Amino acid sequence: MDRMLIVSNRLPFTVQERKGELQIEPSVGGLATGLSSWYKSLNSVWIGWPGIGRKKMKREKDILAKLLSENCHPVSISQQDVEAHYNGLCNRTIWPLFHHFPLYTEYDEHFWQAYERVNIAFANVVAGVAKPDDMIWVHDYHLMLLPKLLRERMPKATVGFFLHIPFPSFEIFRLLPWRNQILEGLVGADLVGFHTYDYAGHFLESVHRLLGHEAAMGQITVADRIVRTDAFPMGINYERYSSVDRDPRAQAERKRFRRKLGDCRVILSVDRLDYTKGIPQRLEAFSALLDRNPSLKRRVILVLLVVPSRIRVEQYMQLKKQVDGLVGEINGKHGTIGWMPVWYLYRSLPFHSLTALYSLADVALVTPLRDGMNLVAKEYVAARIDEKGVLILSETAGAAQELGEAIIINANNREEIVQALARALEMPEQEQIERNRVMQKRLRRYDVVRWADEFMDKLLYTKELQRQMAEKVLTDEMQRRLAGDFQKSTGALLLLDYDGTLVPFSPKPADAMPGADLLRLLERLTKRPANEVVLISGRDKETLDKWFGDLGVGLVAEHGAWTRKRGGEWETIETLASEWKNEVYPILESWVDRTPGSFIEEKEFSLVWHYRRANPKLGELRARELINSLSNTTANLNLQVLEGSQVVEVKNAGINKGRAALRWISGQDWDFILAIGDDWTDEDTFQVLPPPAWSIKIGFGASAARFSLGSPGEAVSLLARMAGER
Ligand code: ADQ
Repeated sequence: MDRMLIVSNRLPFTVQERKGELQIEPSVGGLATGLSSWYKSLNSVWIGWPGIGRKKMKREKDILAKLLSENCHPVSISQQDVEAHYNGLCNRTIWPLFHHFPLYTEYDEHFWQAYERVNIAFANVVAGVAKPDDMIWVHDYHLMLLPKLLRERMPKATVGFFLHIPFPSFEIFRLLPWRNQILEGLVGADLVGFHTYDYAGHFLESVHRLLGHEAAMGQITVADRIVRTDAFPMGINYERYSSVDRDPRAQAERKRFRRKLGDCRVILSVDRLDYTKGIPQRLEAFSALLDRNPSLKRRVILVLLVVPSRIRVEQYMQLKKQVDGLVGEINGKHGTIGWMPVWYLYRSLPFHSLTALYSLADVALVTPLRDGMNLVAKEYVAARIDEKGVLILSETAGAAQELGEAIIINANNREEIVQALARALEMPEQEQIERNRVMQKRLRRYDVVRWADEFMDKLLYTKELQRQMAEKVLTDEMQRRLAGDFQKSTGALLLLDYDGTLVPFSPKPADAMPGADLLRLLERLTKRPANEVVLISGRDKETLDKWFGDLGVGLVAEHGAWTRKRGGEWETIETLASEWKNEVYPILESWVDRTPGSFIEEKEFSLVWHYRRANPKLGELRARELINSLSNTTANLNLQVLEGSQVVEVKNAGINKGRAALRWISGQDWDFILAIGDDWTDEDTFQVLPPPAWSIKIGFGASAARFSLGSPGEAVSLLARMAGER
């Protein structure tokens, strides 16, 4: 890999003015801390705003030299643009809207113009620093126009984008006056990543509906370029948070806190002060808990740790007042001499103090109204090295999709939070341990480094897909040649997969029945007696009989287990057995990690990855990736990989579409053969074709097929052309 350019609004170092002098200090929290070790281990450069206005930076050449020595390139922005970009469009428009707070959203043309100017300023710096082979990774909602601006300046650049906040549903996103510009900005990237599959789905829907691009299954076709989207749930630096017991400062801090808290049970709340985090709702629920359970008096303390944030924005000022008021009310109403029910800290704490609090809290109450991911939930679980403690987590935090063993609540349902708190305070230790153990295992494996690595792997994979796609597309010229060869032939064999090839995938397999036009087209193709059309499918023979039984076509059912020649009866072939599981099992395990809810079933001669309990769309996407990935691993193992109904099954070879296709291929001297298919099961067909045959993959993944087409619609129009209908 060449260099990595990380681009984010803020640099990992902030320039600060102290007593009239400029100094640089590491930025605290967020991306910078999470990625610092990963970024240093690579040949990386970071590009971002240094936290200080253009004029001051100009005065200090030394500061610039210091930043450059840390591989940081500052983007200089005027103070007015910082104000209108960051405090304007970012925090008064995008942030509230993307978190589903349309009433807090301000639409101001001046903010938008500043947003454009700042994105252009970033593009200029990146274009000046970037070399052709660099990988560019742009972060977050401050820079959503940047991918397109970079694509215009460097058409071949490798650009990834990751959004750290939610992408809202279409109905919310469409409210934005500059919605198309934002989408166009984003699809300038090669890969657009989100924390959850839901956000990726919202984005795809908006792209499809507003820009009109074909967008499905994690892929967008923008003119002649494909853009991938996917979910990469951000992890934490697990090692760092789970080393509390080895950190003497954290240990000392823990003792100090414990002395102050006495033997009270501790409920912990940690956030930036933001209206998306649901802090007032949390306080109200805690107050209701005390109302209802007088026995908890003097026995429980809510430690409310709040970091000041965006203090110049009106809603944040109001929220501050509201939280101050609620804390005062609760302490006034329930407190006694010597016991303050809410311990309110309005500041940022150093790392060792934060981990000390995590490690002693009996309950972490993490109840955002909406949150892209929420790292606090993950940090708490990681810091509980004794495996005890209970996490209460709101379902509208991205983290809830990975931390299903927490007590999951609806943050707007006060009653549910009160009950969750009561349940958490009473939860038997054994149950706490069982829940945390599973979450810890997951967080340890999928940490921040793995997150970044997976993003990069996917970015490279997307580039590779684009390269293959460009090479293999069946051009109009080639389609004309193909149709001509077919029409001249004296014996033509067409081997056609059905689902995903002649019809698009539909959520319910039964809905994909062929329409009248398709049936008529197939009939036309079979009209000449010298032509043979064979439909090669994974479906059962009953369905194929029902749909195509009267057509005069050959049929292959269940990926080759059954074949039926034109006018003949169904016939079957037998299977073989072999040993190979040790190699395949770990691969399936890593898919289980990345797809919450999925699991592995082990049968005597096969391994099955089930995703029926996972988010259905995510499951489908992962299944396709798994099949692609297994096709490499299993090449030498005499195995086959089959996609069933919400399962991917790996079994020994013996039955496959290729073997079935050979019954037709070798049965006669054909002077024209065409095979079309879309997934890995069709690769077997492609592999048994004699060299002059035409083979076409639908979609742009790796394939043994010689050519590719973008969609079933294109395959059908090619067939129509062959039949002389176009
Ligand atoms: P944030 O909205 O800032 O991040 P979060 O993911 O919880 O939210 O990260 C906050 C970070 O600040 C955590 O690492 C936490 O430890 C730290 N922190 C909070 N309070 C602190 C305190 N008082 N003292 C010291 N440190 C404190 C945005 C999105 C999230 C997404 C992240 C990462 O809004 O949804 O998870 O980016 O993508």
